This record gives sequence, C-alpha cells and structure tokens, in this order.
Amino acid sequence: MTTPTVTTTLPDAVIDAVRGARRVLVLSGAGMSVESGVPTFRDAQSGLWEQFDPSQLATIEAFQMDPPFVWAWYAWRMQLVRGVDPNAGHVALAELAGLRDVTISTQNVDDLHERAGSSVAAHLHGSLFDPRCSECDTPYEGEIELPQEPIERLEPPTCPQCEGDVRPGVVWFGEMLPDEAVETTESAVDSLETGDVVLVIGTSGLVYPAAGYPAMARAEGATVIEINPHESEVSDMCHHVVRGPAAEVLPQLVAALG
Ligand code: BJW
Repeated sequence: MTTPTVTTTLPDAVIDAVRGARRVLVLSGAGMSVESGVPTFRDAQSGLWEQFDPSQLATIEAFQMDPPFVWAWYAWRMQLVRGVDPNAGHVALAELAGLRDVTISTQNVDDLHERAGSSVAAHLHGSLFDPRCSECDTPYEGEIELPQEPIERLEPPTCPQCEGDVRPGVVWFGEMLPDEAVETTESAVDSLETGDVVLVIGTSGLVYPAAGYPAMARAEGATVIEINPHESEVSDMCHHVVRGPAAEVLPQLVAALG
C-alpha cells in the first residue's frame, strides 16, 4: 500500500478525484460536528463528567449501575445538540448531493447532517433522539426533560409499557449496531467501483466495525480521502489526507467542483 499524500490545503488531486467520481460515499465521525459546537466523543467529557472515561460511560453496564448519572450526560448532550446549527461542512455535503451520487453513513448520534438537508443512509451508532425502554425496547415518545445547565443526576423517564428505565437510542460499546445501518453501509461499500470516492471525515478510526470501512472501500478500488486536522488510525490507509477542519475543507471542495 502506498503512503498517502498529506496536505494542509486542498490539493488538485482531491478535487479531480471527486470531479471524476460517479459515487461518493461519506463516512463521518464526531469531528464533522466540531465547528457546530459539539465536542468530539473523546472530548465530550467536561465539567461534571470530566473525570470519567467516555468509553466506560457509554456502556449498558454504566447505565445499569447508575441510570440517573448516565441519563443526565445524555440529556445534556441532547440539549447541546438541539441548541446548535449544522456547520458549513454539513451544508457543503448537502450541496454535493446535487452534483454527485452521495451516500452518507455516519457514526454520529446527532441530526446535523439531516438538518443541513442531507439524507443519511445509516446512523451506525443510533441517535440521541430515538430513546427507548432499556427493558422492553419500546420506543419512548413521551416528554423528555432537558436541563439548561449540566446536572449530575437526572431520573430517566419511565416506560409506559413496562415501567423500565428509558435509555438513549444510541449504540453502546459491546452492543450490536442496527442491522439495517450495517447492511446499508456495507452494501454501499461493496458497490463502489474504481474511480468512486470515499470521504472519511472527522473520525479517530478507533471504533469497529466503522473503522474497518475505509480499508474495505479501498479494496473495492475506491479513492479514499481523509479530512481531519489530526492523524487518525485510518490515515495511513488513505490515498489522500487533507489536514484541515471539515467546515473549511468541504466548502472549498464543493466550490471547486462548481
Ligand atoms: C475533526 C475536527 C474537525 C476534530 N474536522 N475532524 C474489532 C476489533 C477490536 C474491537 C472490536 C472489534 N469489533 C468490535 C469491537 C468492540 C468495540 C470497539 O470497536 N472497540 C474499540 C474501542 C477497540 N465495538 C463495539 O462494541 C461495537 N459493537 C459491535 O461491534 O458489536 C459486535 C461486537 C460486540 C462485542 C465484541 C465484538 C463485536 C459498538 C460500538 C459503539 C460505539 N458507540 C459510541 C457511543 C455512542 C453514544 C455516545 O455518543 O455517547 O459511538 S463510542 C463513540 O466512538 C461514539 C462514536 O460514534 C464512536 C466513534 O468516535 P469518532 O466519531 O471517531 O469520534 P472521536 O472523538 O474518537 O474522534 C474525533 C475525530 O475528529 C478525531 O480524529 C479528531 O482529530 C477529528 N476532528 N476536529 C474534522 N474540525
């Protein structure tokens, strides 16, 4: 495997690759939403939660041990996401769909791609906004109290069917991803052809199975392009790495195509 070209500005090779692509598969992660004001997953611990490892909070074990503590973290993040807007990167991807056949598979649990006007094919790790019962899995459609300020503990709502605790509709470590999201993403990867492009945006490439998709796409013949200001676990297997923030690089890319 050849080493990637790494640039801090948008190179012509990247513009030409996207211009020549029939299909563009977008694999986005938490860095996509940074310029909207949503911290990345690994930076999401602040204030009340900063002494906790996020990979330990994002587990069913943590929720079962202390539901109000974990629910308060998610209620705060729901409130945070509700209060921010899609950034220029989200908007650029929505515009790209007018120029190319774009499929978005995101690890993000926010709804900022959709609010920018994109259709999201797969939310691999679920959504902050699809709460369900932790006992009987019934979707919860009742009121959710969202704190205006971070608070340490907040009782989760109670399931009207079985009185179980309601949990966030996200995928925690050790849990299966939604079948449909995995199937949609893997079929989008399988149908890539030489000349198609994969944009890997704002992910650390630490969490599987999502972290495996860029390499699978490369094996199908696609040109794999990373947009991330920092090196990630998948940087080395990309063809091109653009070391910049998504909200700057993506608008430049879409403008260059026009
Ligand atoms: C910018 C930027 C800017 C900053 N612009 N970029 C194979 C090998 C080893 C382990 C496993 C394996 N298969 C499965 C596992 C186990 C596990 C796993 O992967 N563990 C690893 C940690 C090793 N996976 C699972 O458990 C998954 N389930 C599963 O596979 O089921 C089957 C199974 C079960 C058990 C055993 C084996 C198989 C489930 C994973 C669920 C992940 N859920 C979370 C929490 C969601 C809820 C919540 O948000 O609280 O999803 S974890 C967290 O990480 C969240 C994210 O979606 C996910 C990925 O994070 P992401 O998006 O990459 O964010 P960050 O913060 O890590 O990185 C941000 C990046 O942005 C950085 O690179 C910055 O540089 C960059 N950035 N500013 C662009 N402006």
